[in-house]
Amino acid sequence: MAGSGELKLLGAWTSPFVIRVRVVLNLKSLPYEYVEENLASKSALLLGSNPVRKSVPVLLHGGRPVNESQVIVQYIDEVWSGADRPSVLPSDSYERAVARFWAAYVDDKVGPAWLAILFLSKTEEERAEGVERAVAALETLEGAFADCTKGKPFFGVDGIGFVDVVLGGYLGWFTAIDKLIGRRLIDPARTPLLAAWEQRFRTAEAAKGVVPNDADKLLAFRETLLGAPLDIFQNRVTL
Ligand SMILES: N[C@@H](CCC(=O)N[C@@H](CS)C(=O)NCC(=O)O)C(=O)O
Ligand SMILES: *[C@@H]1O[C@H](CO)[C@@H](O)[C@H](O)[C@H]1NC(C)=O
Repeated sequence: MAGSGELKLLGAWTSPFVIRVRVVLNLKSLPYEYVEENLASKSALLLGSNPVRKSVPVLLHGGRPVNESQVIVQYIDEVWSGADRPSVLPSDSYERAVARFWAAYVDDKVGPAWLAILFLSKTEEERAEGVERAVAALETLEGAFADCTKGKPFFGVDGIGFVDVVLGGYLGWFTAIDKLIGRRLIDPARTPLLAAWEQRFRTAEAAKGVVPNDADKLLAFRETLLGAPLDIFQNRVTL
């Protein structure tokens, strides 16, 4: 059992990648010290822990850094795997491969579209194109949800799982996007299963206080980033 001194998470409250790790730490009921990073002025601890990527999240376990959000989530799931802890990945190898496939799909398709809509598009046209790419990816995920879950509330086996936390990390920003574009990205008409899933995920105990729900606060944060040097985005483009 991890004492709170044993786990330290370097993060940023807005980061989809950090949020997914925090949801998993909550699911596993693991106490941890959370350190909020200013990405415009990274701490010596972050630069020393992840000199290659210099990105958050970084999980320090007994002082040793684990990097890359999907890797961190799988690490936590492996280390704290007792019967008293809910599993994030399925126990069956094939099912695990399927979950990893869809999680990779989310970061390959939804991630870059999210970045384009909020930060990289220079014209309304480019933003609309980003929205279309995001919606198309979400429609594919809607199909996967129907096939994989067969009526269950989450992608995971017994509740919130790997694909749920990977996609769920973006939900705060989706609310901000909704406000920006004047309609819902997870459109109940085009992706009804995901729209219902979104509600369940947001209100889940493990997501509370971790998935941001204040669109205005996120949009204000976005304004500060838009004025920042572009190198803040460099890591994020190579998800
Ligand atoms: N693939 C990485 C992406 C992490 C990432 O892009 N983090 C951003 C915050 S959202 C970051 O630390 N950016 C700072 C930088 O790239 O300099 C992961 O999944 O952990
Ligand atoms: C974390 O990243 C650093 C380089 O940034 C590397 O030295 C370290 O081995 C990584 N840890 C893991 C578990 O991958």
